[in-house]
Amino acid sequence: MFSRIPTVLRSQELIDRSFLKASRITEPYYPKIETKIRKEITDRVSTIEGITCAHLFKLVKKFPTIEKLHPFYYHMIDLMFDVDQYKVSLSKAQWAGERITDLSTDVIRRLKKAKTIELLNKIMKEFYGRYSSIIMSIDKDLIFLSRCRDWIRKVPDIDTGMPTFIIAGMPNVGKSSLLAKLTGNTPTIAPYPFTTQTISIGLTEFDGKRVQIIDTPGILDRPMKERNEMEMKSILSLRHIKGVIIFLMDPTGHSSYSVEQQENLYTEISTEFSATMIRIQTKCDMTPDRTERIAISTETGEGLDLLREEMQKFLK
Ligand SMILES: Nc1nc2c(ncn2[C@@H]2O[C@H](COP(=O)(O)OP(=O)(O)OP(=O)(O)O)[C@@H](O)[C@H]2O)c(=O)[nH]1
Ligand SMILES: [Mg+2]
Repeated sequence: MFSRIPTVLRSQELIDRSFLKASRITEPYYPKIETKIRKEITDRVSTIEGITCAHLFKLVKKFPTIEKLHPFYYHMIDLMFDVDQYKVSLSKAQWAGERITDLSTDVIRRLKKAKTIELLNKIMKEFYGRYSSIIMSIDKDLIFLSRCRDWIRKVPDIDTGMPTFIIAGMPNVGKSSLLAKLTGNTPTIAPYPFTTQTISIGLTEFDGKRVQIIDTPGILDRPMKERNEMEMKSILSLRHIKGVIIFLMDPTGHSSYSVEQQENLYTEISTEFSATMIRIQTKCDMTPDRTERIAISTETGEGLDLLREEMQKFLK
């Protein structure tokens, strides 16, 4: 969704690109040299205008309108950069495009009336100067937008419109194994902003309905107090994904986390997220004890059908 934002040229790059294109324009023979020159200059002006405005208006069109974003993305982007500055910079791009359009209309009108080669050249020079100063005046904005683009592209591509399950639980309890079992395909890996972690997004179908399942290694797997503020806020963005959390408990000791530690994390996540949570026991092939109503093993496949049934209830 965010991968279609075009590269943002810096002012000087935009100027160079359009001047280069303009400099290649030559007109064939005209009986009167003034006509030939007028035609050439006019074409150059409209070429410069065309290239510049196409770029600037495309930026305005393709950069997301912040207010229209899903709260998950809004929240995430709000953490990344100054949203007000973003709006200002986009409107400056729009403004510059409009100014260039007006300027070239005016210049082309004057070229039509100009009688001498001298005057034609003077108008052209004037245009180049005024054009450049408009474009240079938005250089800071273009630099800023270019940075925004890099940030925005890092936001994980979660489909906010699709029913979602988020797998949580302490390290090593079996999250990735479960994701693989439920989706059967290779998940998409996306970096998670402000953490050193990535999240895995897997897709599958329940009764012909597409659902996405998100594995959150390193994200929903340890107490919030161990996080810095940015990390915490970033993690809490996940609250805006209206998903059901599948919380994995490994009572075998195999994960090296005690049941008490896991209970604490469970309590914390259920408080912070106020989402529906499905608690399940994992690695049930390793112990005869059943500590949860749903106990699964990704080794033997036990309990997976029951889990799927439980998940399907939430789709109805
Ligand atoms: N016996 C048995 N082992 C399992 C089961 N599920 C996972 N494991 C093993 O437990 C270990 C951890 O499993 P993962 O799926 O990587 O756990 P994780 O929660 O994704 O771990 P992190 O990504 O490090 O947080 C691996 O060695 C798995 O093979 C299970 O149902 N039975
Ligand atoms: Mg994992």
